[in-house]
Amino acid sequence: MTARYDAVTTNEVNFDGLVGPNHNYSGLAKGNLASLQNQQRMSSPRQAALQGLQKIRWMMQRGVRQGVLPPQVRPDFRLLYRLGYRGEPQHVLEQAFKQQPLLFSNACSASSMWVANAATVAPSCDTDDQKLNITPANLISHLHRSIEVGATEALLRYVFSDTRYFRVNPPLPPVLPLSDEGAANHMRIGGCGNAIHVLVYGYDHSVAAPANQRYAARQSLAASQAVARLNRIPASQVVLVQQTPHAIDSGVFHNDVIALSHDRLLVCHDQAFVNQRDFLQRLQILSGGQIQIINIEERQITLAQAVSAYLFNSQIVTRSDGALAMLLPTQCQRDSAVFDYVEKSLRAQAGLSEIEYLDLDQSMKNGGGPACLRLRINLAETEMKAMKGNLIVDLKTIAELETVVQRYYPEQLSIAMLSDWNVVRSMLSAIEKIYEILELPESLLQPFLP
Ligand code: SUG
Repeated sequence: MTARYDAVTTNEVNFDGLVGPNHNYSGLAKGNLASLQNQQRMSSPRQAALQGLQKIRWMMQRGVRQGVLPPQVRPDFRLLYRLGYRGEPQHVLEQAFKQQPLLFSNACSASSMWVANAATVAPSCDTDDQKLNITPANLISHLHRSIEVGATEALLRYVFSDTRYFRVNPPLPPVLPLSDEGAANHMRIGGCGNAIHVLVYGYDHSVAAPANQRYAARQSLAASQAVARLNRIPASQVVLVQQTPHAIDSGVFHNDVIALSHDRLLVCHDQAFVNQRDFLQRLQILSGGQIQIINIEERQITLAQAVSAYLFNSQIVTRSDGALAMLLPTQCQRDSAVFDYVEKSLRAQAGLSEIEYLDLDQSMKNGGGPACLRLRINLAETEMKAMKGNLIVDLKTIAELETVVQRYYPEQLSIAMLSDWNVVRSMLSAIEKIYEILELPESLLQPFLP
């Protein structure tokens, strides 16, 4: 297939989710080992947000364009009202915390920071309508995540409202057969116009789930198929592949915990996919042998090591000088097998000029590594100009965001503190300031305020 556009016409922009002031550990995510292990620890929202901003700075220093997506309003009063709580904010918070602590912690989650789950994106140079297509994810596998989609869709519709360039599709209906977790289960491999879109699903709802499976798969086949159609990716460029139930049972709740891609490179663990050999062969045939595949074997890195160090949740990016850089969580440095593999083998095989290990511990304790915190959107210059708001950031904007974090974000937080309206009110002030800095209108916040 010939490319419709030259590969240089779009840039990969990494949009990172800014951690919210309500960041906490509630153990809500089934099949996510870190989330379960850290339930009810004290969190540090301030540290979490500063760690995320540090990652953005690191990328920008390498000439990688960075965007920021704001945190959502939490506790989610809309959810609490739907659960029948009424009255003044202080009363609603107190009652919900006392009577329904689990539902209350669902309403308090800062999970919108992991924007790799916010939506699935197909750039205009790949799509049939030659528009950037975005489909927000319904995230229905978990209550605390399903409440993200309203604000996510409203934000995307505002920012990408110029219909000459963008199409924001509606999220899929919120039912289990159409469970969608966004870009974390999507890999775009290759360049503009002939990129292959790999959509990874966990279960086929029309077939019974394996009886002995420990953790439920999150992404359905029907959802992946629908997202490919909605995003107008030519059928010839779409490959669907299933995660192995064994990987899911070992803590691989999204594909980006076991595989990563950048440009023409695919790095995966050899237990990632059902019929992996056939799948990799298909990719090579489809790409005319253009894809570089690094298939890491169990004897090199075990599945358990991959999950605990989050090796595959790293980011490989192209610097402005054309060299490849890789950003990994410090957990990969601490595991000697993973560290040795990265430094001795992966560096050479992938042609990495730079490798950095970054402390993202606050997010990592909830199962969110570097790649979870970002949504990749390939944009042409004209498309960047057509976006509304000030989401593509410079260092001055990052410094302003850091000031808000230092001033308003709590150093320590427990769920109980979120039942105090004074604490929550100060958090809402922080979110208002962040919206101002990102030049987003108040009307996007209004529906979510008490
Ligand atoms: O959905 N954790 C998130 C982590 C998402 C990571 N994203 C990617 N892999 N792309 C989840 O499992 C934990 C919340 C808590 O327990 O408080 C949580 O939702």
